[in-house]
Amino acid sequence: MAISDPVIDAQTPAADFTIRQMWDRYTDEEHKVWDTLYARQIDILKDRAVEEFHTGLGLLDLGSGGIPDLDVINPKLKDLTGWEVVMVPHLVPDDVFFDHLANRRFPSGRFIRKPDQLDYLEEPDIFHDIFGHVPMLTLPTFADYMQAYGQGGQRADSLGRLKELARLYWYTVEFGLIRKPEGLRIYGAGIVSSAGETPFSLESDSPNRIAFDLERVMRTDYRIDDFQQLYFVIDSFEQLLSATQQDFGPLYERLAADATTFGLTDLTDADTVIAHGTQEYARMRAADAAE
Ligand code: HBI
Ligand code: FE
Repeated sequence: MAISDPVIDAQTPAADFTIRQMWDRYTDEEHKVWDTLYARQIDILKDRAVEEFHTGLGLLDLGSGGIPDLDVINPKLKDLTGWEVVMVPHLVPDDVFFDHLANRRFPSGRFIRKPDQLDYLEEPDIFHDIFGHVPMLTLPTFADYMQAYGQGGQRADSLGRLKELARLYWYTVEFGLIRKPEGLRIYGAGIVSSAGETPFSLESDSPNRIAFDLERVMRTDYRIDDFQQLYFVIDSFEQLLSATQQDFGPLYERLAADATTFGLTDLTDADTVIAHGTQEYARMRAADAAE
């Protein structure tokens, strides 16, 4: 874990890994990084992020200037959907993560990236977590989905199905797209908090885009170090919520009986293909890496 934040280091996390935000200990430079990232993203997310994301940003007033103070945004969020944001020092163990989500607590990192790291960082910072994830928690259906996900994660943990649950999180909560009458829109936090992947996910002809299917997602690998080569597209947040409200038992039995998994660029004739990508971006990145 590469984070050096004196306020984090000075604290001993509680049993659930929570620490205090100590908002008044953020420096002007750290607040300025938030403002720089916010201004850049809000501009490129116009007509790209789903309307409910923009609504959530406004409801929590995340653009009022500087890093949001949990003491200010949590009462608003709690009123809206019963969720609150808790501060954690870094990625927490899966069982702790799922327990927080199952209790409507979203764990956010306290640190913010440095001015020279605006484009990529290996661990979620407070901009990724609060700007990326929290606005969607103001939407009741999505708020219910995230809690159902946490509960599903706790069960998956006991059944040895964490990998499949992490894939569901990855292809929806982090990198999900949704089909709207006006076109495809972004709701995944990993995309909305990324300047490069925001236009790429909607406009590049490189990645595949296929309709969301729970079992297909659970059988599909993902990569964590570059733009996605495949996006899953939902038709509504209700579709996502109902997918997690079914009994996962039969699905887990099918996964146990047939361990077929799909790679990043695979397409099957069972897929509803919305865009069959060229994979040009992946080839270009592989060529760069080979140099
Ligand atoms: N911990 N703080 C934090 N944030 C995450 O997004 C997170 C985590 N622990 C586990 C985890 N994500 C992944 O395993 C999820 O995909 C399940
Ligand atoms: Fe995230």
